[in-house]
Amino acid sequence: MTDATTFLAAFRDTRRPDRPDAVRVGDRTASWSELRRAAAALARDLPDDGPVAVCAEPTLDTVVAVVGCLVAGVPVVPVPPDAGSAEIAHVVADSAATCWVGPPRDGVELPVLALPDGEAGSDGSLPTPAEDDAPAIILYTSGTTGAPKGVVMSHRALRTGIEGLADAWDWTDADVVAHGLPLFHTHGLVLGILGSLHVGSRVVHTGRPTPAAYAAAGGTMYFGVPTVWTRIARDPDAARALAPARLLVSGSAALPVPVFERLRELTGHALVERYGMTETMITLSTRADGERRPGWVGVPVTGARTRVRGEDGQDVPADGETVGRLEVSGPMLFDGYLNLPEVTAEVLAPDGWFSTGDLATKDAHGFHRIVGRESVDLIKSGGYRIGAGEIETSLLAVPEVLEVAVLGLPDEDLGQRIVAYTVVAPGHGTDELAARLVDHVADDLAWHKRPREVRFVETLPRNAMGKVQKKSLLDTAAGAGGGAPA
Ligand code: MCA
Ligand code: AMP
Repeated sequence: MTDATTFLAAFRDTRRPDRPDAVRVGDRTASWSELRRAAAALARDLPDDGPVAVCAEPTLDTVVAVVGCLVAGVPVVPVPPDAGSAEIAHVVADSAATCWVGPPRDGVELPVLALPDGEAGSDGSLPTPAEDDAPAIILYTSGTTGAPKGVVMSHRALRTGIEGLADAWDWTDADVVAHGLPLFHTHGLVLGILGSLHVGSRVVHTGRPTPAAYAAAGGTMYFGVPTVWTRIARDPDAARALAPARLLVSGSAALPVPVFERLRELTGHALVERYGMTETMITLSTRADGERRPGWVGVPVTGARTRVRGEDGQDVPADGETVGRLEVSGPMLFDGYLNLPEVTAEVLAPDGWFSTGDLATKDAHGFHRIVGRESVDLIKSGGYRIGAGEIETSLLAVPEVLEVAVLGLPDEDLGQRIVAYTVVAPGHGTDELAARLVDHVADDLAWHKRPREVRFVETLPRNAMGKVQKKSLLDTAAGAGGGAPA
């Protein structure tokens, strides 16, 4: 475990010998000193105190931009490169970003800041680190309703979250982290890239996270969402190529037990499973030196605490069976949702306990199992968190759509796939309209938020209050084989 007290400690430490291949993204590589010079040059050029919106394509430029903002102490807002028009407008306005780094985008009126040419005029001297409690990054994530919320994470939250994982996973500067996850979420950006710069490990971003790319990456520690591991488990040659690694880590959604077992056969590794949220970093994990139990996400990482609460507000028995609401606390938690104090207060208590919205059970050894979510309106598809409400709002803007209910149905590849139950006027439910609705959401919100399926129905089941009964739709889908992969 690193004892550093400044985020990105290893990267900042100029006494360490340089590493020529510290960060690799696709086919570009940077040493620590090159990255320091580029980040320092950007930090010098930032026009004000930000926040700075960064179009977070999976490139080395994104790494430079994010690290440049962090070392300047200017909050950074990673924007999904495929964000659609409504989503991008919301993120830019809500975050009050003052400039944009990355390829110009239609509808973004902000001044575009080009990355400095090469490392021009920069000797790599980094500014004085920001205060530990200063905001470092604002990550946009979906809720059950409304537009995505900005999760404000301090330098302290990122640092302590990474240090908890370094301890749990024996993660050191001898490691090579490999992954191919997006650079606008906690998993790929904060853990994979920034975590490596804090701990001192090398990091290889593979581009798209295909089994072949993982097989070729030469990592000691691999990060993946369950969809990535499911695809690797179906490709025995790629899976076997991961045998020399030290640790294979799964998170962001539930890893199916058969995938865990199949990968154990093929790679010789029992995967480390860990649980977290954008708001909390990773709070639970199995440990490098501890038990791995398929279907279970382990014990609190250093600094994190958990409790599982019943309907009566008391802890449920730690018997490994009784299910309750999972609450977490620790220094790795967020400061709140940007501009949303009331919403923050609903989930983050003044004493620091955060209500995750997940249902869990804990056993006598402190091992946790995530059983599901309280709300059917938060969907996890391919490890992405997607709110049913934002998709419904987007679809209702299409004139032919009279009513819509969006659900996550079980899917062997994606965990859940987004299905839109849609009511249209008689005769309008055509394949052409279904395709148009899918494209509409992809263009309006994001590619990964598009429905994978549109089902035209005559009516939606509603209760006496007129509220759509999504559980009843889910039950009907399950009865009709809705759990089968698309
Ligand atoms: C992909 N395609 C596109 C686009 N993106 N086409 C047009 N526009 C786009 N924007 C195409 C690809 O080229 C490909 O086509 C096809 O769609 C499928 O692409 P693929 O990459 O396989 O996408 P997928 O199947 O939809 O996604 C699977 C995935 C993805 C790669 C696993 O879901 C993913 O990256 N998930 C990671 C989410 C994540 O990082 N979550 C962490 C949240 P063709 O096949 O023709 O080439 S943080 C979190 O949850 C907490 C903190 C935690 O605990 O970690
Ligand atoms: P996100 O905001 O994208 O970070 O999503 C966080 C949510 O992902 C959590 O509230 C859980 O529902 C889910 N999640 C993350 N890790 C796991 C895991 N290992 N097992 C089950 N669900 C998980």
